[in-house]
Amino acid sequence: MGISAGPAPADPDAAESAQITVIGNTGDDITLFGLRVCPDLDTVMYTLGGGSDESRGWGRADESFVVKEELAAYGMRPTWFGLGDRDTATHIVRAQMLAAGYPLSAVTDALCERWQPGVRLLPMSDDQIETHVVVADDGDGGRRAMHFQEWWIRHGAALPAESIVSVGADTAVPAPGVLDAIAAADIVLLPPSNPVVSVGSVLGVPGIRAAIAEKTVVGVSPIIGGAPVRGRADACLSAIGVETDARAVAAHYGPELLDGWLMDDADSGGPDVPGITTRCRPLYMSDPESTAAIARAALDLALELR
Ligand code: FO1
Ligand code: CA
Repeated sequence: MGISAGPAPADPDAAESAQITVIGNTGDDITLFGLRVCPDLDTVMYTLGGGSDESRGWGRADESFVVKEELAAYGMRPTWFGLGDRDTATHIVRAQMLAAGYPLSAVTDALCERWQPGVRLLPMSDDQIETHVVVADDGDGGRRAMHFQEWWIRHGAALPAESIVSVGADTAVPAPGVLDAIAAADIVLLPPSNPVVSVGSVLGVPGIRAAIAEKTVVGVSPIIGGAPVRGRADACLSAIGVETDARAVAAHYGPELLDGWLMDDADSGGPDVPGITTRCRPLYMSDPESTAAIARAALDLALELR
């Protein structure tokens, strides 16, 4: 999803009062039917705001798909994107505010007024950045690029990716507040999100990676025992030539960025990752309690390395 930065209290029991800023990936964002959909920002907002469908992992709880069916009945394409009715209200508010000239960061703020996620949620940039995936085109040696969501959802990330491009990133700037939040943070945590299309997209916004590298940074491995816990991170990692392995992902982030790295017990006993302090513990997020314990372990390691 993104990167969280927060002033951490010296006394870990004061963690309740710590302020957390989440810097969300917007590379997955897509415009459909005139609506701007921001999956990662919405997933953070709905999940922390108590409105997400936990089993699906995206969109709203108690969702229906009548608008999607009606659009399909008109012959509207694409039909592969699950645009839920409740979720669509969010996209309508966002589209209306963007059309009125508000930047995405202000729109996100306004949406969070309703959901009260308990963290400050910032898009990585107000500039449009879209992840596109380049694949081989039907055997004639050609190639074509498609939006990340088409590759991910329609093709199930099963078409081998030749490359993954963050379109617009080179000229983008971080959203207002992003660099200040990082500079003010006591520690930065990299969540166990996709290292290429989620965390990688955030780090690809000019200025963000360098700002984070100044801090004490601890990451949590999204790879356990050589396989992604959720999603097809393996398909993204192979596109950039990184092995689907907890240590390989740490080495990919590199010691200039990462101070500490949490891996699952399944990955204990391997070699050191040069320049990065590794620690093993259970990393399956099976419920809110186990998830909180992982966050606490990452925080503890960061406080130790600070
Ligand atoms: N993921 C799917 O696998 N199928 C969908 O139809 C789908 C719709 C969707 C709608 C709104 C939203 O916020 C997320 C949605 N996702 C869907 C999840 C999304 O494609 C990805 O999991 C993320 O972009 C990856 O981080
Ligand atoms: Ca550092």
